[in-house]
Amino acid sequence: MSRIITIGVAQLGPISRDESRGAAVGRMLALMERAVRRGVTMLVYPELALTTFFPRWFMADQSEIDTFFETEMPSAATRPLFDRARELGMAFTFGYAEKMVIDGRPRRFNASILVSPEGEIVSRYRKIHLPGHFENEPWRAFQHLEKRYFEPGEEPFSVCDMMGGKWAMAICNDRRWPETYRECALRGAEVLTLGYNTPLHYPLAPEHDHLQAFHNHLCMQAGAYANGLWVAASAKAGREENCDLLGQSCIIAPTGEIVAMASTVGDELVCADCDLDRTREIRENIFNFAMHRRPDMYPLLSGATRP
Ligand code: CDT
Repeated sequence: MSRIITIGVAQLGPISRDESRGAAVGRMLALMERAVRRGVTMLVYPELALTTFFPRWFMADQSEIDTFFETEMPSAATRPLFDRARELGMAFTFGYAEKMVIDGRPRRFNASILVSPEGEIVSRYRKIHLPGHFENEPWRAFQHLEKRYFEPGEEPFSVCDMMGGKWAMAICNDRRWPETYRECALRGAEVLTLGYNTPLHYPLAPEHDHLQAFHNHLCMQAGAYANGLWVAASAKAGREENCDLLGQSCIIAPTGEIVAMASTVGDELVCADCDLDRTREIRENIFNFAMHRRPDMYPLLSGATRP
């Protein structure tokens, strides 16, 4: 049986601070319509796809911060996405700011969900690697307050069976960490989906600003190849509230080759026919984990032993 799945990456251009959820979902729906015409059956949207990237601002008032969070999913605003995708038989994933009450305490996460072609949420992920800082740092051109506004996810990466394949999710900064891909691959993932919001300017090391696009692809191509995974990565791109965000959304084969890439920093769809059996080209050969990997020689990686 063919295991070729046409995956689409739905890059979003900037979302302004006052743009409604309805407007963002409308743009996502327009990309979904384009995707179905191109035979896509699985669509990947960015991190925090429903709002502007709000951690760029310091806000002292929790009720203001909470306006960027979702307390239910699907919600009235996002229901049209679920309904239309179910009609089309299309799976999709997107990121959003999640506020949950757990044991009577409000908890906030940078989250993503995977929705099956039947419209069911089949997997949830809460971002593990939260970048940025906790306190207002006015010297920066803009803030990156993910550490202040979100708690880190408490569940490891997980793998979900869907459409005859094995899917894992990660979010933005996770893609820079080799552990993300290896953990997912060891759990059997064949496709890793990613959404990102990456400013071109990095205040702590501005001498690396010109390397943002290079580092973006470097880590994802290396992660795909060294683990024999497909990677489908979707940016929120363009000049958002005076902050330039990287585009170059892409689909990367298990060989590490980029097979599709966005060429704008606006709403754009790219897609590729992804043969999930191509994971075997790598996993049964150069990175055959069972045959060649030496976990007993990497004791520090488990965290069990300290240097
Ligand atoms: N959203 C996100 O995780 N962005 C970070 C920006 C750099 S760290 C301040 C990233 O890794 O792309």
